[in-house]
Amino acid sequence: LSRHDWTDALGLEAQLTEEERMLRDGAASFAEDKLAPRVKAAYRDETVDPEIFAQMGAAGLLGVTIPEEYGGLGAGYVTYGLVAREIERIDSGYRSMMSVQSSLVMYPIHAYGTEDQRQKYLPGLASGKLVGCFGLTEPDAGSDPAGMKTRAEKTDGGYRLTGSKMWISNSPIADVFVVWAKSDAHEGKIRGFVLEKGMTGLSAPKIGGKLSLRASVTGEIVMDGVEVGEEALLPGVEGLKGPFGCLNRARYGISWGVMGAAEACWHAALAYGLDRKQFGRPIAQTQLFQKKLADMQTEIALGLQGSLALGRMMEAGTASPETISLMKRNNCGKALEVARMARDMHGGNGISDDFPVMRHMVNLETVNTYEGTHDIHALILGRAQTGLQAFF
Ligand code: TGC
Ligand code: FAD
Repeated sequence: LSRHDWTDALGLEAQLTEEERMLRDGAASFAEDKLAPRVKAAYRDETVDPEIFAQMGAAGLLGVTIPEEYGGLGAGYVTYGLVAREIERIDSGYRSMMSVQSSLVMYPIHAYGTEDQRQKYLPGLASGKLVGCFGLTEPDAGSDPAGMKTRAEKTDGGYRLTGSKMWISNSPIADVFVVWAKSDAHEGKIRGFVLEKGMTGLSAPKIGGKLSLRASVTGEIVMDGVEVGEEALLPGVEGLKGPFGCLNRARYGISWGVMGAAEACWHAALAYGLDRKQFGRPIAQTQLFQKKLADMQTEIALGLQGSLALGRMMEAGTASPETISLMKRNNCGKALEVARMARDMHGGNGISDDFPVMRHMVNLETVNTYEGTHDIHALILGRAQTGLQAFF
């Protein structure tokens, strides 16, 4: 038997290719150099510097799985997951910015768009000169996106879009809006449209007062009769499988990302416990503290292995949406538990922004909710086992 590496109990490193490790190390350096120094102030003041997108683009972190001819990295899904993990180690909000751009904006334009749409948008999105957002959720349609009210009516040369989207990451600073609407011209089926900042009738007010994900900006998308040409339609998909095809990729990336946040909390708790003394000894020398460390280590090692197995399935084309639900649900729930434990293990200091644990904890409340809540993913898994849908 070989020596135990407590940071990597199940030997994740050895299961990665050299190229994956190299790209992961690049993302880790970027996160340390460019994101870590700004996160405390950004979170406290609820500010987002759009320059982050250009910096991520220059580092090759936008569109990791998009082919190089469109400005992407042309890498595999495991690399994408490793990048998400490194970014979310700093903050879930920064990972959110990256994954919306990559999985929810670049992916549908690449997968469902025309060659003209790909050429027009993908290089700018990959470089971060353009910022994208994805509008599916509405004030009255969250877990049930089929209940959306946004409509696209046929006009002479295109469509007129009317409706509003709610809780949309990046929307107040977005240049490119991928929105989903029921189209009269397509028997009321859900279709995707690409809108651009500055179009008449299009606005994206910021949602204020967020107590979570404060380093990422969230807004509405208001479409008050926005007129677009035929070229705004994403022709390659119709129905809910359009947005869900994007969500599959983003949910997978989240399963890795949250493990990065969990690792940050675990490592912070360990360091704190070794340093902090009570009753004449380090609190890390108590049995309860060590049990919590063991639980954290176990859940993180298992969660990472699950994401890696899923990533390999994505690359082989054998992953199912249900397996993605399983990993998104498990890893978000487990990361949230780890963050809550770490917050507790820091005592009073745990509530201060001098330590990262409470920020991660409240961020993970959002991540456990968006892209399908913890319970919605349970119902997806329950439906697959029983053949009975329990949504309504
Ligand atoms: P259902 O009858 O299950 O399916 C309707 C059609 O969609 C297809 N489909 C999928 N296709 C591909 N991948 C998937 N994961 C799919 N899931 C469903 C399905 O095959 C069917 O196709 P067709 O051709 O037969 O019509 O639909 P339902 O209305 O019963 O859906 C139920 C439910 C709960 C599973 C679904 O609506 C759901 O997952 N709700 C959660 C909503 C959600 O995840 N919203 C996310 C919004 S975006 C976001 O949060 C971004 S945050 C990003 C960030 O900041 O990082
Ligand atoms: P609801 O659907 O109203 O759910 C409320 C509660 O009811 C949950 O606990 C849920 O699990 C439960 N529930 C609902 N239905 C059932 C059921 N059938 N059975 C049992 N329990 C049920 N959306 C986008 O389109 N694009 C984005 O970029 C985006 N970014 C986001 C960023 C942030 C910061 C946040 C908070 C959200 C974002 N969202 C985005 C929206 C997100 O996807 C939704 O909030 C999420 O899907 C849940 O929808 P809801 O908020 O309407 O909650």
